Amino acid sequence: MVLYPLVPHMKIALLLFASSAAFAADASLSIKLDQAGYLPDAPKIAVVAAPKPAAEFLVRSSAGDAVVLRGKLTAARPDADSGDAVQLADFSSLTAPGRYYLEVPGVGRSWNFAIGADVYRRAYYLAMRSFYGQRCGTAVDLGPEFPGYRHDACHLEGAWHASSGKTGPHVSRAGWHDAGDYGRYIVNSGISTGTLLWTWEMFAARVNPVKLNLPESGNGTPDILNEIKWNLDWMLTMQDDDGGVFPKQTSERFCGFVMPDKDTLVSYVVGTGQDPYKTSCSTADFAAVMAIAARAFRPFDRAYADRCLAAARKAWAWIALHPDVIFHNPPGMNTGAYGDSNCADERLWAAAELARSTGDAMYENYFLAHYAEFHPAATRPQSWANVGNLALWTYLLGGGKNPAAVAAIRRESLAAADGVVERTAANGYLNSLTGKDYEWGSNGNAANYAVQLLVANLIHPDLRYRNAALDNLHYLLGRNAFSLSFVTRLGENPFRHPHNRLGAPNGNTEPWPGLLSGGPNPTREDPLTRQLPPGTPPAKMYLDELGSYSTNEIAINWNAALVFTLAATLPAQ
Ligand code: 9MR
Ligand code: 9MR
Ligand code: ZN
Repeated sequence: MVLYPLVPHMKIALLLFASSAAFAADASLSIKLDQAGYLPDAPKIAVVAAPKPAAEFLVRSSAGDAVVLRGKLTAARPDADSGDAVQLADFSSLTAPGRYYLEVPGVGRSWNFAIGADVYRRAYYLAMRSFYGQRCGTAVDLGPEFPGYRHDACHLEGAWHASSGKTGPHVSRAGWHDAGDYGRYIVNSGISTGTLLWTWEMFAARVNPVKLNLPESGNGTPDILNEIKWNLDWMLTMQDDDGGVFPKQTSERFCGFVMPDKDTLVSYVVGTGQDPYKTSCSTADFAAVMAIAARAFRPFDRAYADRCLAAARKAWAWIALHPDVIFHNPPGMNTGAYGDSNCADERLWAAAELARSTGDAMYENYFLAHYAEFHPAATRPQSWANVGNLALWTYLLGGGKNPAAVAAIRRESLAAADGVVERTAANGYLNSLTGKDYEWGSNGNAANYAVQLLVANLIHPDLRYRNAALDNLHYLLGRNAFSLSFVTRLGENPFRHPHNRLGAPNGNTEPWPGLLSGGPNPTREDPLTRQLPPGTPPAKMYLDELGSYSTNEIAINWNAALVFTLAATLPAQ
């Protein structure tokens, strides 16, 4: 009896040929799996979405094609977000480290993937090192590993914009380019730098062994902190003498698709156009980040830690006087606004991080007077505009002293995480996204759900949390409607055309590495997605095109959540 229908002979010849090569050139996009791979002790599931349901799957060794496992696909079920009929291939019982691919008789073969304890090490390295690639104010060179991925020093001069209330030149130093544009924005730097500092605080033993090959490597400070400091140094330049923090440093309009050193538009420090010129959200985010930095840098650079803490305290004092100053782009300026009309969550985050770093009653009292406004906790993924989750979690993780607050935050955070676990298991592609989460930066939402689940796992260790976090990672690394790795240069089928000025004009055919795409977004906010057929399901509202900035830009906040997630998977040493 033939249990497993054979593929036609031609196809077998192709398979043999392809598997002896390093790359599965003929992989079927109908089989979707994590192209980096799976941890030996974690669930391993691929999604099959073929025009006609299939019955079985085989896992084969990439070297030699030996069948190492056979299994049955689950019955097809409809997935509303993608419009696909999905079947699952569960090969969790395969734990032997190695390189494999799936074969689904009647459908085809998959990309090659790995099983191993360190399958995400490369991903972590690329994703974290991409921040070095985003550096402003210096020459950047990715070195022999990526020859030609370089540029000369950029944006070395800055100026006060009229909206800042000041005139003349202003030092332009350091920082990360925000995204596919070369702006630097405090609000988005806030969640990005905060998430990376948390990565260090929570997973130091995991990230420490990974050398990032930075100019500072070997200076005695861990590489991840070396990289983070580059942005902290810029953030510090954005604080005014009165403690308030200007919201952004950008040109008046987006420059063309030129490398950063060829961007000649003036890099302005921008304000609100009227007294007090600085904004509450940027000042509060700044206070939170500097408070964490003070903790992280203390063992390595005491003076710097003191400086960060003093800056954070001063920022806090400013917000108390100016709690509701909102940013709008001044007339004639059309770079990003990161316009957030409610800074209560940013202020709570500042209070919580300052309380954690100093133990001062003043900060804790503010936190205790206001945390219940964020009830129930953690019902939305954290984002540049919503940092309330971070406030609540840092109170808990930092040993907050008020028993009622601790109990409530713990209970609500775990209940929220339980809900996320449940809907992840029910989702066609096993991600945590609700319909609402398909928006600009939906991949950032998936990564931030992973962060939420990993934080829940620290609050109350439970494999369900870790596994659901990994599910979101699998979605980002290829187990999605496009069978595409949403991280540049990672996996056998990564996206290739990010909306990114960096790289577009410098003659390299492949994009800069380690960058997470914003991902599917049904809002049709760019001209290319407006041409997608009406009724395209939200999870398919994505174009791997340079022009699709509303679905295919890269940005530091999305990458930071990816880095946190990858760091959690690394072996501790
Ligand atoms: O490149 C810009 C990107 O960084 C922004 O996220 C996006 C939305 O603000 O805008 C992009 O710039 C486009 C501009 O808004 C409209 N003209 C074309 C620009 C480049 O594609
Ligand atoms: O991530 C931001 C997203 O939530 C907004 O909907 C979008 C439009 O305002 O802007 C995104 O942020 C962009 C910023 O404004 C400028 N730099 C590029 C950012 C990523 O696209
Ligand atoms: Zn620059």
